[in-house]
Amino acid sequence: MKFQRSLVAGGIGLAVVQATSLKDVCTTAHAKKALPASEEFQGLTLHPASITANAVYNASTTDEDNWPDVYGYDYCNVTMAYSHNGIANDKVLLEFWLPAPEKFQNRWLSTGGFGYAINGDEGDLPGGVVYGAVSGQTDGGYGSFSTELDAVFLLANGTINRQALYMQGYQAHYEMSMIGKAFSKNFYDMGSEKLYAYYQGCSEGGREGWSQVQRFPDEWDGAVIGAPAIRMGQQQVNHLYGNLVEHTMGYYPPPCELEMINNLTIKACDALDGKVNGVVGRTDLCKLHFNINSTIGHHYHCAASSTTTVLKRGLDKRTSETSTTPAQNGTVTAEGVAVAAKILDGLHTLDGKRAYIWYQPTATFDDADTEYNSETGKWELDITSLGGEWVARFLELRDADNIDSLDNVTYDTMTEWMIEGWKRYEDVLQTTWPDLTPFQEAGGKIIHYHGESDPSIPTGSSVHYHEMVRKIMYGNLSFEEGTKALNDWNRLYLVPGAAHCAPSDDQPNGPFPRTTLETLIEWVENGDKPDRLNATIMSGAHEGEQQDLCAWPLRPLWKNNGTTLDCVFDKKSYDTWTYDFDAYDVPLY
Ligand SMILES: *[C@@H]1O[C@H](CO)[C@@H](O)[C@H](O)[C@H]1NC(C)=O
Ligand SMILES: *[C@@H]1O[C@H](CO)[C@@H](O)[C@H](O)[C@H]1NC(C)=O
Ligand SMILES: *[C@@H]1O[C@H](CO)[C@@H](O)[C@H](O)[C@H]1NC(C)=O
Ligand SMILES: *[C@@H]1O[C@H](CO)[C@@H](O)[C@H](O)[C@H]1NC(C)=O
Ligand SMILES: *[C@@H]1O[C@H](CO)[C@@H](O)[C@H](O)[C@H]1NC(C)=O
Ligand SMILES: *[C@@H]1O[C@H](CO)[C@@H](O)[C@H](O)[C@H]1NC(C)=O
Ligand SMILES: *[C@@H]1O[C@H](CO)[C@@H](O)[C@H](O)[C@H]1NC(C)=O
Ligand SMILES: *[C@@H]1O[C@H](CO)[C@@H](O)[C@H](O)[C@H]1NC(C)=O
Ligand SMILES: *[C@@H]1O[C@H](CO)[C@@H](O)[C@H](O)[C@H]1NC(C)=O
Ligand SMILES: *[C@@H]1O[C@H](CO)[C@@H](O)[C@H](O)[C@H]1NC(C)=O
Ligand SMILES: [Ca+2]
Repeated sequence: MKFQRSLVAGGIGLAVVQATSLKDVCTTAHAKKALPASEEFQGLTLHPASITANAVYNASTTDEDNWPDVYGYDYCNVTMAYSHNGIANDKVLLEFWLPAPEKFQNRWLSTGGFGYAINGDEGDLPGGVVYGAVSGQTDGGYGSFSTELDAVFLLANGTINRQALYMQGYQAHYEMSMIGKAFSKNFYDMGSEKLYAYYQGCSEGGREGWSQVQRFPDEWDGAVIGAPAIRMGQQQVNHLYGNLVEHTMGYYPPPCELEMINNLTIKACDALDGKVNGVVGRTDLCKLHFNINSTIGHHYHCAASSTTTVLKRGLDKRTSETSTTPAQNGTVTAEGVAVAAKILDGLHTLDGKRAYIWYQPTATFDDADTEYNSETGKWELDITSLGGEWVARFLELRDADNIDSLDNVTYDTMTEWMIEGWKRYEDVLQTTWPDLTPFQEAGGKIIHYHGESDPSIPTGSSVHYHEMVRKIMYGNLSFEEGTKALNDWNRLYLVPGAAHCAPSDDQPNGPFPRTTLETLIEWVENGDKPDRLNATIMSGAHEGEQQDLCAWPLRPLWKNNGTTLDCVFDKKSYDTWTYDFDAYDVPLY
């Protein structure tokens, strides 16, 4: 079956062969014919009988952070299963959304997960279809597209499901892209035409992206990687640090107090980027110039609320819980500020060595939220399951969603937890291999972004990895030359005011990089290097307006009363983003 586009290219047969429509190709018979042979994939068996196909017409997606509004697109939804030879009862599900033949642009897009999920449960698939790419998601072999790793991670208390662990770590994405690319080529009868391969994901999905770039240099032409949950050994334990500071210092601030401290921080640091817009574009200058003690004595008030909050389990949005909080009315205390300052300083061992970093000032203190006890009338420790589940399930190997207490846990215990997870999962979830030479030599391109006010994965985590890659690959070059060489194919953009993989409610006038896959495609396919990254203001008075993001290590600085954006280098600011992790006796990448 040939399509009009390739017939035109061939220049013959137009009069006799009908152009193929979505209706013609979106059948199980055609999908079965397009399924590659199992022999093409070592160790796998593909199951033609499992194939389903259904056409979807006139779909629309709007208000998405990662691609613009699109109305009225059509696609073919194909699902299939394969299994690993030698594993009993093994079944991995794949789902592909294939654009209508006349809209297909020789592209493949893999999409990743969030929290402990390995996919976005169809939510991310439109992001490729709108750019003429076949989009794919995998279920990792966990039983369904909505089953997440933590649900299948233990075969019994004490026994890791290593197949699931390694599928999540990197194997499932590799297998999906190999199968999906071969399937796409057959489905559209591409012959020897090039299929461009892309990856797009944020958070755990960002980690999954790095897992592929670090291991499989020929798999991708380019990857969009947002706020990656890399350095997982440190990352997940770190969620508990705010709680441990409160527990150690013996002060449990009402959430409104920390919120007020943060609001005052945003207000005080807003102008440091040269534009008074409620957005802190320079948290580095905020670190250098803002004294958090200045918030002491300010009055705060938060109304009583009964909220059904999404329970954040492992960064994931899965279940919800209704909680009632009373009105909070008070003044910011010296104790509250001491707790906030200690949290912002990041985890250090008892003898003062740095073990990890916290979020930037201006990131909300969500991890450190306390809980109201209506019997005692006091605010109490509320251990976040984001960190607690990691310790219970992934370190202690118990089928539990959290730990019960932080009694007897010290800053040294936390450091030991970090080392334990780092060692145990170094080859599978740590995902910080810093030598990307094979990927660079294969011509791959990376656009990496991270919200500057991310309250769930430290912005500095992305900066640190980026700088480690520079040092390992270009350590012989000067800082300027090494940066130039790295930026030639791998760019990092910090997003002013943005939270975790999304714009922030507290800084609503901030931009968000909404057309990044398009920018990556232009870089890969046309050689257009993104010196700055296109972003869009997603809410507020200037909603819809365009705003550029600066490429690291350049930092934004507005001139002419906030009307002209400069991207500048400033050594003092840069130095606030570099860390010496001297709590460890081996390098932390
Ligand atoms: C496509 O959907 C829109 C609403 O989403 C509707 O207004 C329009 O009539 C539909 N078009 C067709 C051809 O079905
Ligand atoms: C895609 O196909 C699967 C399997 O039939 C189905 O569960 C899913 O709902 C379909 N999705 C869409 C958008 O059609
Ligand atoms: C902090 O700012 C946010 C957004 O501007 C606002 O909704 C909230 O009420 C403020 N919190 C406090 C404690 O003032
Ligand atoms: C804030 O106040 C505390 C307690 O008085 C003091 O130890 C600390 O040095 C002060 N911090 C700054 C940055 O001035
Ligand atoms: C909060 O406390 C202040 C004084 O501490 C008082 O004047 C004000 O009325 C209180 N506000 C509310 C809403 O309770
Ligand atoms: C597994 O661990 C959980 C959490 O510690 C415990 O509640 C459960 O009883 C254990 N199950 C078995 C079979 O020991
Ligand atoms: C903490 O340590 C004390 C003293 O060693 C011990 O009595 C207590 O049971 C411990 N608490 C927990 C929760 O382990
Ligand atoms: C750095 O220079 C040394 C000595 O000349 C050489 O062995 C090494 O391969 C170089 N490394 C890089 C990353 O260029
Ligand atoms: C940049 O973003 C604006 C919206 O802010 C959008 O209109 C424009 O198409 C984007 N440009 C590119 C090249 O993606
Ligand atoms: C600077 O910009 C702000 C906000 O747009 C405006 O209110 C103010 O008048 C401007 N100042 C000057 C001197 O133009
Ligand atoms: Ca600003």
